[in-house]
Amino acid sequence: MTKPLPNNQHAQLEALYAEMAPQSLTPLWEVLSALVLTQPDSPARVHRWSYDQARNYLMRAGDLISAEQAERRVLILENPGLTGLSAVTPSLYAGLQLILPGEVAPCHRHSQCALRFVIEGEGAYTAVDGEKAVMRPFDLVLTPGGQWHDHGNFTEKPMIWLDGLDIPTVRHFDASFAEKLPEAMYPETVKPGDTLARYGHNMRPMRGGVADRRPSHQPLFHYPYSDWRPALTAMAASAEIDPHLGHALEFLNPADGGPIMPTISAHVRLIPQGYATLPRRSTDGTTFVVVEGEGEARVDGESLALKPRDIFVIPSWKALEIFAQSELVLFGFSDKASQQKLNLYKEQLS
Ligand code: 1HN
Repeated sequence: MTKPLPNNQHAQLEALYAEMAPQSLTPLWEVLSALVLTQPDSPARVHRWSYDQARNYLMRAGDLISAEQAERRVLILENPGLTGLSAVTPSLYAGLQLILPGEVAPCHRHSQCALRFVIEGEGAYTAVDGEKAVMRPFDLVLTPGGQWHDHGNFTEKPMIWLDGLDIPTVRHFDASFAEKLPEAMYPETVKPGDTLARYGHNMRPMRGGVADRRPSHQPLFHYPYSDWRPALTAMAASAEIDPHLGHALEFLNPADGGPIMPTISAHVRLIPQGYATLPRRSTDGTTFVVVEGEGEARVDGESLALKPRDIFVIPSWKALEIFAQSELVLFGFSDKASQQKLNLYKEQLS
């Protein structure tokens, strides 16, 4: 309430609240303005994680616990404004996962949708319903909700990737189910690359049969760097630059042209050397990985230095400007997919 209360009213109201509290009843008028904000005021903070520092802790964890023991050996990138919530933004989770040579992260499935964005290593795989996606740096791999997935590294070097999941969203809806497969690895159903060949080229199989092995709403799960990087280069060479985003391409689900998963959107952007984007804010708090180049992210007078493989998060409705000291390539993921379905998504350009 905004106006001061006359004598006695305050004391009488307090007495009333105290009486009703044991019945789980509380007055809206005491909290209304905090519930219905005039604009977003995220508890999440702007934050950057140094890859080298995080990697160091992750490798030390690798000496102490196996992927099998841990089920998933991951360091959570926990937003410092969301302590204890295992969240990078209020709706999404991010972590760095390590698979050492010879290890398998055992097969399971759950309601949560996940993406992997490879940061280091080459040749390890994620298998989705028994089909391996062999991963290279800066590949995007999806494990959509409900699909069996295991990871394995039969190379000589560690493999590290960023995990992005909708864990807080699923928690919010109280809708989590999970199960483990008795075997560590799902039996191989098809050769690696089968789905990419069928669905990864803006085409789809004309007839069913083995081609219908993948769920029709979510067939594709591998978006290789070797595909998206040349697309970004070509766009930068031919298209007028978007002054707020740079050259930006969103990853699509080929089944419907929508975002990659029901709750998570992902994109890449290229900002040419010397270019500074204009301030832009949007309601989808976004987690970024620096793929190439150096520069600066400026938010509310704060500046984050950007260098390759570092990870940073910009919460909802914080105006972001990016300056590219050298040609800067970023990967980003957010809950825009959810927000658009719920008619909540907004952006503001200046
Ligand atoms: C999960 O299934 C994976 O499959 C990684 O690699 C991180 C974090 C929370 C819940 C499930 C994976 C996860 C996760």
